[in-house]
Amino acid sequence: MHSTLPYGLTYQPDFISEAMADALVAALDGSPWDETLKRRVQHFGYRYDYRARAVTGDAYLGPLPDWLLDVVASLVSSGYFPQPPDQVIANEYHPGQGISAHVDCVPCFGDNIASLSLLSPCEMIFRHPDTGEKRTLVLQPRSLLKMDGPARYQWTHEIPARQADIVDGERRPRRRRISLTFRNVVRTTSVGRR
Ligand SMILES: O=C(O)CCC(=O)C(=O)O
Repeated sequence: MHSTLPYGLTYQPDFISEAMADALVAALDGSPWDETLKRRVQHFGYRYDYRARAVTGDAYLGPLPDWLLDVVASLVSSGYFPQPPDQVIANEYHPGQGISAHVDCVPCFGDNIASLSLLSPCEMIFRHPDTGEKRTLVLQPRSLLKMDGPARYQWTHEIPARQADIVDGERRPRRRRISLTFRNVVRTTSVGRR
């Protein structure tokens, strides 16, 4: 139930059309995937350095590609971002792949984080490190997950590395999923020379 979700978390089903989702997947598959992590990724705007947990001064990759700009505009016009996000990471998950529990880098990124889901549904888990509370949410394709406040800064989020999720008592095998995470880089000295 959405009323029990962490404070600061908004879930919007059908944030984009099917045509837009298809266009985003086609654009991503027409761009080079980085295969150096366990899951394939693409970074736009700025490269995030997973090892240093930082966005460094030489990380600027250039403006976001044109095919991301309609989604960026929708994030602003919907009120999810006061300023257009300038950093995007695409994550690809095959069945059995996930992402470990984390809070998005606090010194690197601003107050608003949004993740757009494509292709397969999957379950995301949120945990509060102090209270031990746990919440789960199934992210449907074309949905938007927006995190700010406690959901962005206190609760961790993760995708368990599973072949299938159990939803309403039923086993739902996962398929290939792609997410696009939108952020604003905080222009501190960690970004440097800008
Ligand atoms: O795949 C997702 O929806 C979330 C991705 C994520 O947590 C991240 O890129 O930090």
